[in-house]
Order: sequence, then structure tokens, then C-alpha cells
Amino acid sequence: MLSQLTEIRLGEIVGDAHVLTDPSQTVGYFTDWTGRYRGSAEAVVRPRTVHEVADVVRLCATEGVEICVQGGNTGLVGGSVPPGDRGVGARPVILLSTARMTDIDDIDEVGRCVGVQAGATVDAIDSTAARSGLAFPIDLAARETATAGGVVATNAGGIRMIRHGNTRAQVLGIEAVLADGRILRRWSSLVKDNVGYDLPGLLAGSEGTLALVTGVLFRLVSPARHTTVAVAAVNHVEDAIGLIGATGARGLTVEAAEIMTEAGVALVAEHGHRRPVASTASFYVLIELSGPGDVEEAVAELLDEASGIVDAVLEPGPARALWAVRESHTETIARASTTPVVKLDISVPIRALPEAFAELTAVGEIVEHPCRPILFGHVGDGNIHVNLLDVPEGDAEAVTARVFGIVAANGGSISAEHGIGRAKAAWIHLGRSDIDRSVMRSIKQGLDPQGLLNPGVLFG
Ligand code: 2HG
Ligand code: ZN
Repeated sequence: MLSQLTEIRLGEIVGDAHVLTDPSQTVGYFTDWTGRYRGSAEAVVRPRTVHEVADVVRLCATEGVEICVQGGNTGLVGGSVPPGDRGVGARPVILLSTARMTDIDDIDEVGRCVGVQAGATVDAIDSTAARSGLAFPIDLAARETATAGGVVATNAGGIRMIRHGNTRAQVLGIEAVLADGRILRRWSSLVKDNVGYDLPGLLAGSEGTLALVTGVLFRLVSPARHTTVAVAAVNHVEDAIGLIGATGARGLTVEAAEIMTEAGVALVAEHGHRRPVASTASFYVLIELSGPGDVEEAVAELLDEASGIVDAVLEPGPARALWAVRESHTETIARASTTPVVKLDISVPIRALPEAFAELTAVGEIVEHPCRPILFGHVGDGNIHVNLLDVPEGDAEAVTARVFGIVAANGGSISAEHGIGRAKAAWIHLGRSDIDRSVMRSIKQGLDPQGLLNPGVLFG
């Protein structure tokens, strides 16, 4: 329970209207997008400025109140909802929402960067950049809801990762409130600046456990002028890899390289999407390519000469209908599963992808109640989203262990881009050594000695 005085003080900082305690107003903040992770907090607090965040955090530090931070709540690992019931004696917790922190500064066209508040959405940042002829290098299906703070906190990858790198690579500067309420601000458009530790880089991927990101100075890029999107049906993952590998020799630049399976395409087709190509095959690879000259002609030649192509279609970018087949996977899967989907997000070295696909497809068969695996993802990055549908609650751990066993055997990672959150906290030892984890704990201890920030996330 928050003391009455703390609640009054929170109201004085952010305004009474922005301290929500009525369950009808708070319920949406306490369940994650997947419906699998639910928690509760004493209040939802919605500051508008970094100074309000600093005052809230300072108050929480004094009163021993824990803070869960939430942006668009589109995360898939339970990292943006408060913990569930932790029994008698647990410290009170508030949820700090960045929903009102949506400012986007003027674009710096010369420095090619933009400063934004943590609650600005990916789509809003990109639309603002587009008005200056530039683009935000991070893009993902949740673009209209996912926020700057969220993509930084999770070091999001997304569909442009293959071209521009992950979110960490786009962060030039950061503003964050430390666990004691001080404001850390490194805000410079310098691309060369080697003075000590890379603190913005450290906060990227820290999942709200080290500080509260309140603002970000992002790098912007020139958008590709002409792109062509192709979907090729293939029966072997090797053919998808070969197709992507053959692009460079033709002077084509890969803007995105995604993979879907027949199970996934059939499911989204049942839910109203047109199949991308007439023929069926085991896999569908979607590539978006740019380059000098006639890109469409170069892509047509590429498809003609590549081996193992069963059928293909190509369209000038942005080719939204083709992309919609891929991007509707997450929502369609959530609707189609009879139980909350077990969502795993793994990566393996590219050369191990064929083996990993075969083994992961068979995961559903090993448990007593077979589940439906639907695999898709960013094939060019070796990243497979393993979605397991209809998993009885009691089997979730067994299938997760099975998937992670396959990942380990193939030299992969248990979290490619979604982060650890609450979902994978118990498994983090599979991805990091004892020494590595002890260094991470020292950093956590140094920055958040009371352990108030995002309790239960990352470290369990
Ligand atoms: C995507 O690539 C997202 O669309 C979500 O990372 C993946 O739903 C998923 O598993
Ligand atoms: Zn993804």
C-alpha cells in the first residue's frame, strides 16, 4: 500500500488526474499484450516531463516504492507490466507510464538526428523524419504503439535490422532518470565521441532495470529511393538463404529479409489475407531490395536464376499487401490459439537455420498434448519467432525447455530481439555465463542499490 501522503505527493507532482488508482482505469496497464503476464500496482502515474519523472523517482526512492515503467505495452516478454502478487511484506509498486511524454523535436537535417521523448511512437518519429526526407531506421509491426523508450529499453531489432542495425546502433544520446532521481543527459549529435563508458549503449537493452529512459536522440537515415518487394515460395530454408546471399553480386541492397512457413501463411489466409503467391510451398521468403538502376528488373533476374524457387511475385515498394501477410502473423496467432501463446524469440547462426527450422517444427510432437508451432521471423538475421499455439498451461515450461535445448545445440540465443523481461528471467543462465551475470548484477547494484526499478525483470 502507498501511504496516503505519498499518493497526495504524487498528485502534486503530475496532477491528480494523472495518478490512476481506480481499477477500471488501471486494468489495461496491468496485463501485457500477450495476456500471459498480469500484475498489479498501487497506482498508475503518468508524468509529462523529465522533471516530473525525476520528482516521482526521488519520492519513490525515499519511500521505498518500486517502479515498473511502461511505454506502448507492446513488449512480448512481460517486461512492461508490474509483478503479480508477491505476498505479505512486499514493497509497494507504482507503474510509471510514458503515455503523455510524446514530444518530438525539430529534425536536425544537417546532423541527421532527432530528439524525442520516451513516449513518442515509432510511427510518429518516422512520419516526422519523412517530412524532412529522412527515415527512422527502426521499424516493426507494432510501429503505431511501440514507443521510443520501449524500443531502447528492449534494444528492439525489427524488420530493418539487417540494413541499419538494432536500436542501440541508432542511439546517439540519451536522457534518463537514475534510481535516486538524478537526471543523466548525454545529448550530442557527434558520431565520434569516445569519452569513457558508452552509457547510452548500456541503457539500450537494460529493460528499465538501470534507469528510466525519458528521452532519446536518434540517428536518422536516408530512405531507399526505389524498392522492390518479392515473395518467393521455396521448399527448403537453404533456398531462402541462397536467395538472400545472391543479392549482393547483383548490386542489390537488402532492406529486409523475412521468412514465413506454410502453416503461418495458411493461418493468416484463413483470417482474411490473400495468399502472396498461387502455389503452396514449405516456406515463403519476403525480401525488400533497393539498388541503383532498374531494381525491379534486377530482382526479376535474381528470382529467375536463383535455385529452388517454386513460385514468386514481385511488386514495387512499399507493397503493403505483401507485407501485411507477414506483419499480421502476431495478431492472427494470438486470436487463433486456444491458450495464451508461448512466444519464444530465438536466433541461431545463419548456417544452422535449416536444422533449427526442422527441429523447432517438430517441437509440438514431443509433449503429451501436441501444440501447433508457427515459425516466422527475420531470416536474414538468423532470428526465428517460435510461436507455440494451444499449449496447455502445464506444458509451457516443458516446450520452452525443449526449444531452448535446440537453440543451445545450434549455438544460438534464447532472446534475439524481444528481451528477457519476466518471461525468460529464469532461463538467463542459458544465455550468459556466471561471470557475465555477476558483472550485470554489479552494474544493477551500482545504479539501483535498492532494487526499485522494474523488479523481477531480467534477473528474476
Ligand atoms: C515481429 O517480428 C515481432 O513481427 C513479433 O518481433 C514476433 O509475434 C512474434 O513472435
Ligand atoms: Zn521480430
